[in-house]
Amino acid sequence: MYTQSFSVPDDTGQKIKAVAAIEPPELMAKFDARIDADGRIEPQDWMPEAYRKTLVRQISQHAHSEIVGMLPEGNWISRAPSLKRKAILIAKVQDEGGHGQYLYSAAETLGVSRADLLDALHSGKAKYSSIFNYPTLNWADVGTIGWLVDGAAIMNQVPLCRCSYGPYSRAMIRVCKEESFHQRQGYEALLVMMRGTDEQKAMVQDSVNRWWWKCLAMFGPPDADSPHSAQGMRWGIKRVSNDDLRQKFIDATVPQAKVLGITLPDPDLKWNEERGHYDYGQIDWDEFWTTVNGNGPCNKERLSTRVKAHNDGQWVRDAALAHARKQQQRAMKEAA
Ligand code: FAQ
Repeated sequence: MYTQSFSVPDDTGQKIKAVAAIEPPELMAKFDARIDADGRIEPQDWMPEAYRKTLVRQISQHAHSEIVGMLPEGNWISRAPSLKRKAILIAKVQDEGGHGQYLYSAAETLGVSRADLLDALHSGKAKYSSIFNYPTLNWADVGTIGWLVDGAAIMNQVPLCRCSYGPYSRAMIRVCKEESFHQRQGYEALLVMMRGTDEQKAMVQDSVNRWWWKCLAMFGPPDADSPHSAQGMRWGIKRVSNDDLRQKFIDATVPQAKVLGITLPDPDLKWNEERGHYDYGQIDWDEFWTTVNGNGPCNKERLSTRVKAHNDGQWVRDAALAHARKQQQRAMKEAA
């Protein structure tokens, strides 16, 4: 399976060398030279099989995250508090569906089929972001997802615009522009609530309390426990490490929380003059892995909703294929 079959342990350079050893040396040298020169690899270019598999794994997990990520917020479309908020939320959720489409298309350029990738998601074999396995309990969660979840996603995805694989890097440029709107609309929705009643303020604080730690875990395991990082960085797929991105996110978010007037739920969060960064407390990695491995609060619900949506959409795919076949036949008749 794409998500599990390939793992390059990377605690030492030896494993990286092991990947190179099984490929034709002259092609490998040309590929390495292009990576070293910060060039782009395009679908028609030769690439090591391990590079291709790593990209399929990461891009497909990313695509799955986008479309499963539609579900927690989608739950609130029918309950949005005003027409304006409903229109914004519909547009945002639709954007996430679009991101999934660009990313599946980028993965397809690596020689895999969308049907196989979706099968892996629907059978529970493929991973998607841990964050989408938590429930959205109140309207403030929609704002918090925009502010913190999209905020974390942007922090992670801006460096991916410089990813060494051309189709992925180009897809990320548009995705990041849209994520930026998502982050701002979430923050603005929370600002409005924080100018409202005590109940509304409490709702925002409760929501941030529930999402904060889960958003920090979104960046992935600590660098020391991240099996794919060294090789991903060597190949220019990942440009910034999990821990560095997490730190950048915390440093950027603390001042925003102050403007908002909420408290971030971490007693250890304080500015460290010497490091020039905020120190922060312990992330619960056991909870993270429980969720990633399929046993979080909403994993089963998310998958069954996703499978149902896919099955309910079968008639649309059938109709589109029938239409395409008809057009092709008409074109052939006209050409004859
Ligand atoms: N959740 O060695 P690493 C969004 C897995 S999009 C679940 O560090 P890597 C937009 C990892 O896959 C959010 N699994 O791996 C939106 C690997 O498992 P494997 C998604 C996780 O690839 C907003 C294992 O742990 N963004 O939010 C997570 O070098 C609002 C070891 O980890 C992307 O996918 C996690 N959080 O680094 C939508 C961005 N973290 O494959 C709707 C692209 C790690 O060995 C509403 N992806 N794992 O079985 C990446 O940047 C990287 O793949 C990382 C992980 C940083 C996620």
